[in-house]
Amino acid sequence: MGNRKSQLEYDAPWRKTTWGTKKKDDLINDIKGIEPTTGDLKCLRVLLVGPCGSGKSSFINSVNNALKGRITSGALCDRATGGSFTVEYKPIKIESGHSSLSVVFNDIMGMEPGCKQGCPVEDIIKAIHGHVRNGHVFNPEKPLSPEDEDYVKDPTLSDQAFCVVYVLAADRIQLTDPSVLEKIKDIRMQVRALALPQVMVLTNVDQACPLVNANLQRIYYSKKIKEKMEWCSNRLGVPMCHAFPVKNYHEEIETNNDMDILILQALHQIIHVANDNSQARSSNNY
Ligand SMILES: Nc1nc2c(ncn2[C@@H]2O[C@H](COP(=O)(O)OP(=O)(O)OP(=O)(O)O)[C@@H](O)[C@H]2O)c(=O)[nH]1
Ligand SMILES: [Mg+2]
Repeated sequence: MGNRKSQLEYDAPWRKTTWGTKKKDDLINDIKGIEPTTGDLKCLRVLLVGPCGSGKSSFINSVNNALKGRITSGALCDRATGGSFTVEYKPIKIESGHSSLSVVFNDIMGMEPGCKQGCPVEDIIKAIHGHVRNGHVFNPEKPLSPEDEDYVKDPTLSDQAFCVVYVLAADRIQLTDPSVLEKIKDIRMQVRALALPQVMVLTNVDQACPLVNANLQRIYYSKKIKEKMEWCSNRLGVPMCHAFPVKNYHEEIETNNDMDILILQALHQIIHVANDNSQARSSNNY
């Protein structure tokens, strides 16, 4: 038993955090206190990308659940058997309680191996630059072209994305087809010039580690979770300090403090880096 325990967990946490209601309230207050760094910005847009079924839509709902203290369903989720369940470019307002800084997460079609499968990489790049109209239905065989009605020719600052969040499922990521990881790397290379912040959210931690499944507070003791996060960080080049493990809401009927704290830690970082980038981008006139 002792031996099995040491196989699964470290003696000390590899990332320090506190738990409990106060921690959660502090995170929510911090998030509410973030001031917009640029006056012309109506909305701080964040784009979620990742393989099909990795938990993108669930993460958006989880963020709103954590902030509202109840189960919401703004983004539709599904245990889809093949292909992406989300096909539309859908903005979902994050209920952060801000009056001056409106945060919007854009849900997007999932990525799939091979060409002409899943969300086209060029459409993700266009979305980052603000060229994709909200409500656009992605077509894997036909990326958006400047002649299309859904192509926004002169995007405003509020149409652009200021942070890309790579959502990856911890229990499956090492089995992901290498071509999907290549597509993500391709996005990273293409947006280098924007100095776009990139955050990694590792979902399904409950399915990836029995220790974490039994007690979420053991997450930063888990060798498996650390190993998976390092694997993703090395493959994609996103530093560990921008990587956050979460358990998304999927079967719960009430919110849970431990789940909320992990979700809010990720959100806190996402809003901060997106806000910093909006200032840099508006002053550089990208
Ligand atoms: N156990 C567990 N299940 C999860 C978690 N996150 C998502 N799920 C489940 O995984 C399935 C897929 O989640 P979605 O949020 O629809 O994934 P998606 O990335 O939006 O998928 P596409 O739109 O198809 O690309 C759903 O059945 C979710 O309930 C998690 O952290 N833990
Ligand atoms: Mg989805």
